Formats: sequence, C-alpha cells, structure tokens
Amino acid sequence: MDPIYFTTPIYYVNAEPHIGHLYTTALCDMLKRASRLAGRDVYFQTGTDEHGEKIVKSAAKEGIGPKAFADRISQKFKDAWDEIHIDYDDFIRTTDPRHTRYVQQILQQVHDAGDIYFDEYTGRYCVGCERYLTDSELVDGKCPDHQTAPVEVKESNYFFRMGKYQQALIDHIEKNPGWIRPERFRNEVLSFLKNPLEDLCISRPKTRLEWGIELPFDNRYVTYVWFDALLNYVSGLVETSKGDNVFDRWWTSCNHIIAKDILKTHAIYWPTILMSAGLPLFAQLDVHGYWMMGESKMSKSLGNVIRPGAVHRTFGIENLRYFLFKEMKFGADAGFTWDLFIERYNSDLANGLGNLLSRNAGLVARCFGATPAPQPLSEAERPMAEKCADIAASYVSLMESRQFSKVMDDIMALVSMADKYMTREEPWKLAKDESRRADLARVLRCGLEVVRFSAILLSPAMPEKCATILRYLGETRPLNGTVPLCELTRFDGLLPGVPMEKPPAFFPRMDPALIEEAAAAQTAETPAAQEAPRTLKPRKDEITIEDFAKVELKAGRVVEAGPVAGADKLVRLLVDLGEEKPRQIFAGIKAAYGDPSVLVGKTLMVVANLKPRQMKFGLSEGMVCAASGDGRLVAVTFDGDVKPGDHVG
Ligand code: ME8
Repeated sequence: MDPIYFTTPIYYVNAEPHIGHLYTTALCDMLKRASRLAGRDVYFQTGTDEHGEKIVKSAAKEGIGPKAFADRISQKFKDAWDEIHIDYDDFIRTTDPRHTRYVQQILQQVHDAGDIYFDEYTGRYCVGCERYLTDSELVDGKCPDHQTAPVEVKESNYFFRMGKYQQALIDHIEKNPGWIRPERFRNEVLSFLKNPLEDLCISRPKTRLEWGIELPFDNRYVTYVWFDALLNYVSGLVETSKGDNVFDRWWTSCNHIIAKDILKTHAIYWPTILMSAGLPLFAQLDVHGYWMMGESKMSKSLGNVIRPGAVHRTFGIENLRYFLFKEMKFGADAGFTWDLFIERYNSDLANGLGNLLSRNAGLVARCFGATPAPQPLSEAERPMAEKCADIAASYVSLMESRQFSKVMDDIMALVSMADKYMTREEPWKLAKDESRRADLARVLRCGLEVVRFSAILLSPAMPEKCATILRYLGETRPLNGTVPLCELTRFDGLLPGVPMEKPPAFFPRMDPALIEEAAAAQTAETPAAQEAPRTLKPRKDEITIEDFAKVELKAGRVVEAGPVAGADKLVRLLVDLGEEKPRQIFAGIKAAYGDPSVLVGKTLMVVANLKPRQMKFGLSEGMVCAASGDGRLVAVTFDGDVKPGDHVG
C-alpha cells in the first residue's frame, strides 16, 4: 500500500479550539491510526495559522502583542490535542522561522517567474474569512458565515496571476474525478470555475497591517494570510520540527481534510499556487460539512462553541469522538445536541458494546476465572463469524472512501447480532448445568470474540478506551501494522487462559442530568462572555454589553404629573432622579393613564443620559421606559423598594 500524508487545516489562533476543530483533527487522527492498523505508512501534520488581521484584532482586545497572543492560543491547541489523544507527527506554526523562510522562497520564485504584479484594487474584505468576497457570495450584503458586512478596501497591492492557471485547474479536476470529494463539492468548484478567475491579491501594506511575513521583494508589504497559510502543508515537510526534509517521501500522497468553509481556498488558490511554484499537486481534498448548533454553524466568531476540556471530564472524550464519527455523514452537515450524544452513547456503547462485554466477561470470571479454550463453532456462531469477515474485508475501503459512519454502523449491527445470539443461547442458564461446560465456553468465547473484534476496528476512533478493553481481554498485539489486520481480526482469535476478573464498567450508562454538569463546567472555563455557548440563533441587530452600558438607566420618582394641552398622547411629568431638582419629561403614556395624577409617587425606569429634546411644549430631559400593552404604553415600575437616582442595569 502507498504511503499517505494527512493534514488538517491549520487553525486560526483568534480563539481557543472548539468541537468543529476537534472533529477534523480527531478525524485525521483516526485516519492515521486506521491506515497504520492496515499496514500503511502514514504521516500526519496539524498546526496553527497565526498571521492576519483577525489575530491582530483579537490580541488588541486583550491588550497584548500578536506574537504573545498567538503563543498562548497555539499552546492551547496543542494542549487540547494532547487531551483528546491526537497522535500527530508534526505541529507547524506559521510564525515558525522554518515556515517564514519557505514562504519567502516560494514568493520570490513565483515573482521571478512573472506570476506576481503590482496594481490598485478595490474590494470587499471579510476579516472573519480573511479574504475578499464576491457579490454572489454575499447574503443581504453580509458574509453568510460570519454575519458581518465586509469592509470596502481600496489600496495598491501585489497580485498573483491566479487566472493564468484556471484552465489547467479545470483540466486537472475533470481528469481526476475523485480529487475533490464528495462529488457535490467538486461540482461546486467546477461551477465556480465557469466564470473567469480573478487574480489574487497576495499582499497587505504595512501601513495597514504589519503582522505577517514580509514580501522578499518589497519590504513595505506583508504576505496575505492565505498565501502564507496554505504553504504550511509543504513547508512542514521541507523542514520538519526535527530539522529533516521529508518532502519527497510524503508530498505527492497528501490528503487534505477540511470543512466546506475553506473549499475555495483549498480547491482554487492552493493548486494554482502549487502550479505556479512548479510543485506537484496534492493527491486528494476531502471536504466535510458543518457541526451545527440549532440553525447556526458552530464557530468561534458566533460564540456557540463547546470546549473539549469540559466534555472530557464529564462525558469522556473518546465517547465523543465515537459519536462525532458515527453521527456525521461525511460531506453533510450534522446537528450537535447533548441529548443526542447521550442517546447514542447509551444505545451503542453502554447498552451495546459495554453490555456485551460485561455480561460475558462477568460469567467467564465467575465460571472459569480465565478465558476458556476454543471450542468448535456451531451453526449458531457461523453468521457472526461471516459478518466479522465481511466487516473486516470492507473496513479499509470504507475508511478510504470516508464512510466512517457506515464503519460504526456495521460494528454496531454486529454487536446487536451478538446480543440476540446471547439471548437465544442463554449462557446464564448453561452456567447452572455442569454437563454443558463446553457449550458455555463456546457461547461466552463468541460474545467476547465479538467484543475483541469490535475493539480492534474501533481502536482508531477510541484509541485508549479500546486499548484498555483489549488488554483486559488479553489481546496485546500491536495495532500498528506489524501484525496484519486479517490476522488480528481472524474470528475466534481470543487467547485462552487469560485470567479474567469481574470487568470494570467500561461504558457506564449516562444520565441526561450530566448535561447540566457539563454546561456548568464549560461556563466555568469560558474565558470571555462572548465565547459562551449559545442556543439561540444570533440576531442581526444584537448589541454588545458595551453598547448596552452606554445607556444610563435610573429609577425616578414622579413628583408631579398632568396632561399636555394640544397633545392627547403625552403626559408631562416632573421626575425626581436624586438630582438637585426634578427633571421635566414628556412621555407618550397618556392612553394608559386617563388621569395622569395616578402616576404621582410611582417610581419609574428612566433613560437618564438621553440628550434633552426641545419640544413645542417645553424641554424633555429624559425618557420614561414603557411596555406596549395592547396598543397602550404602560410605564415600567419596580417590584420592590428603590430610591430616586438608583442605577438600573
Ligand atoms: O479557516 N463544523 O481556520 P479556522 C465542522 N486558518 N468543522 C469545523 C467547524 C464546524 N462548525 N468549525 C470549524 C481557517 N471547523 C484557516 C485555515 S488552512 C491552510 C488555513 C474546522 O480556525 C474545519 O476543519 O477557521 C474548518 O475547515 C476549520 O475548522 C476552520 O478553522
């Protein structure tokens, strides 16, 4: 089998990792482990994308420099990957000198080849995407992913002749039908390429942005963040963090795994850059959908994120990995809810695999004290042996065609088959009949064999959990390709004579009450209010806490109230706000108060810092807050004792 190189996107360090990042990274980790299990040589690189406007803005919000900020968040990604058992080979940062050197080398090369020119440009830039958006990409004038209006930018910059490679790119996509998968994304790219491809602006003047890799041919400019970032996939091979060059060994087998948000940059910018630099194209681009919370994409900028740390402690990170791989059909979006997670966990892992293991291991421990010797299989076990053979035979190709949820479904169908077999064979009854020890041994071995088989094939998804189960079952052979997969998964490969004690609870049932516990743990870890999880769709007109703080709300006691001649909706109030003298306020609340004097003595909510307004009846020095009850405005009062001038908020 050919070697293979997997990459995740390198993530922006504008905020900490969330489940979207976790999914792509854990997926690459699973692919690495599954490839290795099948005897394939494999390399896996991930990392962080640290330049660009977004990072500068996030760092400025915290009042620190971009490098210090990037150092901190990049480390959080590393820590998170350790915590969720990611076995990457290299972690690249775009601020690494090895990366900077390589980007400058390629820029110079592309410039020397005549593919970079200087020009003036006007465009609409989305800082969230860190790219210019075309008119057709905007929805109601806003970026659909970030729900913000792009900024109009006009400046002189350097451009990459991307359009020059348009036809070569179309030819490559057409000649290689599986190059971009699933097909719908390939079609999306081809349809985008039906229109002329504009050249790509690849610089930013230092007068606007200093945080980036300096252009080697003009020190007044830094490199556009995407031109810089995409090159990580090669720069990390040309010089690994250990200092060696592994480009020739891995590059042409490169398989990029991304979500659809960055399809265009990977399917269009990246191959045209490679063509211009005279480098071979990557082997494969695999594109997955979004994890959604309600109707919104889970994202840092929208704030509706779930953090791995809190999840780990409450639900077990590998249980979550299993859920994510099982639930998302590769290429389609999937909804995330904790209820669904617990439902799937309880049905597949607690009641399914976990129960099969504990029922059989419990009886083995009690009746034999060690795994019994193999017995000739009867007709009753044959369908299970055949199912295992089928699953093992299709495993590699299902992984290769990214049908992860089918892999999980097949294994769970086997577990459920074994469960029915146990119910039919009733080993707990056999255990009471001394004359049927051999039958008992055969049935229990079969149950445990299905667990062993499942744990081997699930080990790329749940590496530590499966390793613990396999150790318990006495299966200690390495899962790194040194023992062929067909050997490991041979039916009835369970070793005899492995001492077996009452099994620990590998997959205890989960109570939905845990959801609240996880939410509390997550809130405790949330570094900033704007990153709190949210379940409601963001409103277009929402304001920040800082916006709200601009409004000075105070309690005001009405000392005088009367009608206003010539204005049938207004009342004239004198309101004590704890100041030198009461303020005069005209309020449109007459309809609800036929006799305004009923308001005297009431304490109302008043906007105290509203600019005074000269009305034809006199000066109005504030605004009374009121709710519209069936067309009549009713003044907001307080449910308890408050003094004039008390702050509201
Ligand atoms: O785009 N569902 O970085 P980024 C599924 N730095 N996957 C998700 C997700 C979601 N809701 N949210 C994020 C960048 N992801 C650039 C990449 S590569 C040269 C430069 C995952 O931090 C998914 O893999 O915005 C997506 O493509 C990636 O995070 C975007 O990460």
